[in-house]
Amino acid sequence: MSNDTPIYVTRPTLPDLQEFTSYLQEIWDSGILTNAGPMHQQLETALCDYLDVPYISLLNNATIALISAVKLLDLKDEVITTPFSFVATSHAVMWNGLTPVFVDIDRDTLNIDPAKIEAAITDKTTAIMAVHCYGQPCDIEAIQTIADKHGLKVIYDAAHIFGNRHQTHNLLQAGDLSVLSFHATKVFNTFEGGAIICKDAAMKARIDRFRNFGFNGETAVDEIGINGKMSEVHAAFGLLNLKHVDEFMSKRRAVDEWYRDHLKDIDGITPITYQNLKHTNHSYFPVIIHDAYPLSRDALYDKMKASNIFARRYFYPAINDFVPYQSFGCQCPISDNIAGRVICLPIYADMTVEDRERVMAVIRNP
Ligand code: T4K
Repeated sequence: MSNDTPIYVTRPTLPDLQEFTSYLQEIWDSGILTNAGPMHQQLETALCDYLDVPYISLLNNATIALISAVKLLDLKDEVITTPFSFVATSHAVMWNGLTPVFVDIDRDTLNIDPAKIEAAITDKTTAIMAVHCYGQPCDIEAIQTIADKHGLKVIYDAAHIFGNRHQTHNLLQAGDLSVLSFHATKVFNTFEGGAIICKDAAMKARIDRFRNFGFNGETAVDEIGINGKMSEVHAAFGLLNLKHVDEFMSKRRAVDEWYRDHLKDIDGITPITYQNLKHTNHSYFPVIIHDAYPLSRDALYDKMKASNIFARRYFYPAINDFVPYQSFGCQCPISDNIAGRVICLPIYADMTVEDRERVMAVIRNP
């Protein structure tokens, strides 16, 4: 591939198009295009098995799923959350008319620091919305202990965690609700898509009604629901992708290992390391740029861009720096620091050694 060919932070790995046509044929034959049709039902069952969770409800994207999760738990007033995430995390709080209260992250995990949560709890706090950032597990036990002590709900934004397996826990069964993203840029994608994972049949039934405008049967509406349904084409693509996702993740692992091996002699650049996982999805390859590296993070980002390499500064700016959030205040020095130093290098299943070398060539010659 020539140096003119752009290298993006990620690329969806697509199964063979021919394989998809038989799924489409089924949809054409049935005439059921959406509203929890057969593909949708099959994907929910298949994902419960794959993820080892009791209940999952598919939605049209993770942002709608997060907004719905906050609403479904009847949260009020203040929700404690991390500033170091994609903006959708806090948007879900704001869409419900609630106030996000930002708590700083832990320097090693880059997730909300449980040791700092209690100081942010007030008599208005109703929940903790934590994020398994880049797929790094949150300290779910510490968070649950705090939540239980103060009577708070816990929502996990688990957008990055598909396929990650914790050594001792099922991360997706932690807290009250967990939300997955199946966006095109995610390790498992349905083009657009998301899901809410819950623990009991009554909540699953409520989520399913909620995502369908709140309809309970044909003639009753129980609450102000939303149109959050996943279409049959999206669900069908999920069924097909699920067959291949293990292979895609293992190919990503090879890229991840290659980068780690080639970065180990570069001063001032450290990849994040995953903790307490027995399986990692390798959806991102974030590195921290320290002062020992000759370029700042932004200078490296620009240099890569000039070479047609589109690494991304996830998550910069931190959420509290976006205009709608500036008035909330945030004493979060670690998040500020990491947001100024992190860059996600391109990683995807079919990334050639030649393309990896192009990335390393820029890093080696600052
Ligand atoms: N919570 C967290 C923690 C999240 O990270 C996200 C989403 C959400 C919640 C909300 O999930 P969803 O509502 O989206 O289900 C991307 C994604 O749009 C977003 O889903 C993701 N996180 C975020 C981290 O990244 P952008 O604005 O960086 O995407 P974009 O379009 O610049 O794509 C990045 C690169 O990927 C492109 O340069 C090329 C490549 N790409 C992208 C698309 C869309 C492709 O090769 N094919 C594609 O179809 O936000």
